[in-house]
Amino acid sequence: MGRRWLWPWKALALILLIAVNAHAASTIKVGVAGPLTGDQATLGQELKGGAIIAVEEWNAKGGLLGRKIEIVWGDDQHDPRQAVAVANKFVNEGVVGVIGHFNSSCSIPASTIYRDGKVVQLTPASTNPQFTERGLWNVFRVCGRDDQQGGVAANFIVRKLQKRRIAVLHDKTTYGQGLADETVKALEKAKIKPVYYGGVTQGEKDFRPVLTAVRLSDPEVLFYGGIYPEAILLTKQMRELGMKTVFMSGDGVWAKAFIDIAGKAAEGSFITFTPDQTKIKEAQEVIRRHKEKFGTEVGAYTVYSYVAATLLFEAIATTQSTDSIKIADHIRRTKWKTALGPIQFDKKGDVLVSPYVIWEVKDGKFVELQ
Ligand code: ABU
Repeated sequence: MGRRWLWPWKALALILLIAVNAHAASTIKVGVAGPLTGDQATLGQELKGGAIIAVEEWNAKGGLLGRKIEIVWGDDQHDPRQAVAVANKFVNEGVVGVIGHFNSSCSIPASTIYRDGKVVQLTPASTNPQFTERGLWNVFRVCGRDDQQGGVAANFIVRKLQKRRIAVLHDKTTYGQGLADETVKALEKAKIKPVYYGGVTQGEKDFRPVLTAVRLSDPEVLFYGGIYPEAILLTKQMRELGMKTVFMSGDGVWAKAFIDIAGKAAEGSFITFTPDQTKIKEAQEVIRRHKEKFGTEVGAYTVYSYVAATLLFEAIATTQSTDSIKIADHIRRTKWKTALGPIQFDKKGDVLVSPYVIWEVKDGKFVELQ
């Protein structure tokens, strides 16, 4: 008798539970993962922006298999342990595919969880070769690889800059150290051994001690394998110490913030990255929609994220299935027409063509060198 007042509440809770489950079952869930907060959040925002534009486009034409697409966000804060937690959460929530992660140190440990959970993973930005070198059936990489990128960097240093005294620093991450080591490998083919080789820790603020040691080795070029927040401090502190050494790095430093914050210290730096995406005819519509929706230009990997999401959606639509084996098989077999131009994958899940070029920071802008 005394508990009779509870019945309406129990009934309401039951109705809510049924409604929540009905909504979940009525959507197709897609995971989008990267450093959505923290010091690399602008990179996570690139993934986010590209994925949102793709999802809105597909939902406007009815979604997939008669259901709306729902993004489940995963903030890994570029921490491999967080990435594993995000991957487990995605698998438990029943995502059909994952766009991400951004960092190789996150994409690689997460990929085995996705494999076991039967989830297709498309990274727009993780360039460490090991992402696709382990024979996983469920992984795809829309961008290039650091064995290519390191070769292009070394070739530029040796042939174009004609420098032989090279110091190499990295941030001890899978990407940063991996890219530094690929560059060293390629330099060694040209019979050049670095005059200095060492690591720094992400999040550190004072690089003067390590830069002082680098300076003692009298390098002409400092190659850095890492991401832009540390590159900003490295270039600023190099110049404060009076070092005139040329600064060179990879795609992790191709970020507006590097130029905006490092300012004059960034001038004359060389960065390896893909050719200018704003000149790709097929990319124009995504670039325009990004500007319209977010009021900003696309970042280094925004269009890559859009393309990764689009390939996943196209594969689901064409196979009329959420079966990850069928989806992966379709992605691997298809010659794609994308916002980045034609794309085709090899057996490992790498794109067949992914050129790297050199960019220079000139007058506060990235300028692609011809
Ligand atoms: N490729 C740039 C940074 C992302 C990563 O591979 O870790």
